Amino acid sequence: MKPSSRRNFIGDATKAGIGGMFALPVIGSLLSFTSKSKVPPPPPAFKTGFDQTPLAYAFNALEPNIDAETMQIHYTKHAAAYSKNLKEAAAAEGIDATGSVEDVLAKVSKYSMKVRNNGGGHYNHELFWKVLSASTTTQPSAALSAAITTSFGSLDALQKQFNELAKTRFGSGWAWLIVTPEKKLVVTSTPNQDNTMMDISDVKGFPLFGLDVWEHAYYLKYRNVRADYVTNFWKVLNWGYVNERFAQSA
Ligand code: MN3
Repeated sequence: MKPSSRRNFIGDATKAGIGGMFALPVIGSLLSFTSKSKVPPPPPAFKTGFDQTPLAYAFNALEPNIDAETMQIHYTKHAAAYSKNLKEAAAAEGIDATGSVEDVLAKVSKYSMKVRNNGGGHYNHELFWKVLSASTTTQPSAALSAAITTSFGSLDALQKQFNELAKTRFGSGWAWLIVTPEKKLVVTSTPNQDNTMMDISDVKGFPLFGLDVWEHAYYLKYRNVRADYVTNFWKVLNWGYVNERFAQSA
């Protein structure tokens, strides 16, 4: 196949939604050859749309660790604004709002700061609501526990590293546990509404969970004591959902 026809073939396959059975290996091998540092696409089950999804629990379900008033304002005002502003920016910049936010984040450097801030903000919160749970009975799966031991030595060590990053992130941002493209577990943090799915991120990977450390996420209850909010986050972390994300990404 001549180089020009090969390009055309890939272009057509991409436009067709990368649906062709035999197009996938071609595109996959090109990607792994040309862009080693890119975040691999997320498992289809975890694609994020542009609209807010309903909360799976009541605003007061996470009391006393996260209070009802914070949850209500956070979900209906802050997070709702990210979704609204993302859709507005998408319309202005020719982004298909029926696609996935992950696809936008993977090339966010091509778009405006409005897309970066609100695309990140929407994605991060959609994930955040799902990694929270009123149930405190869930635990890391055997597979995730093994990976945590390999990467950190123990769950305690992971929590210590994560808490330190969450507490010391200057200003507003997020702390993350991610699976890197090399399939390693790493804790990291990002400023503002950035995340590790973005092509501009220094550390890239698929987030298993993230913690919002913007003051709007904790100030009503915890005031200036971010450390207590970070510690209590572990009491409402939905390991069941984290296990699912890990199983499909590792
Ligand atoms: Mn927030």
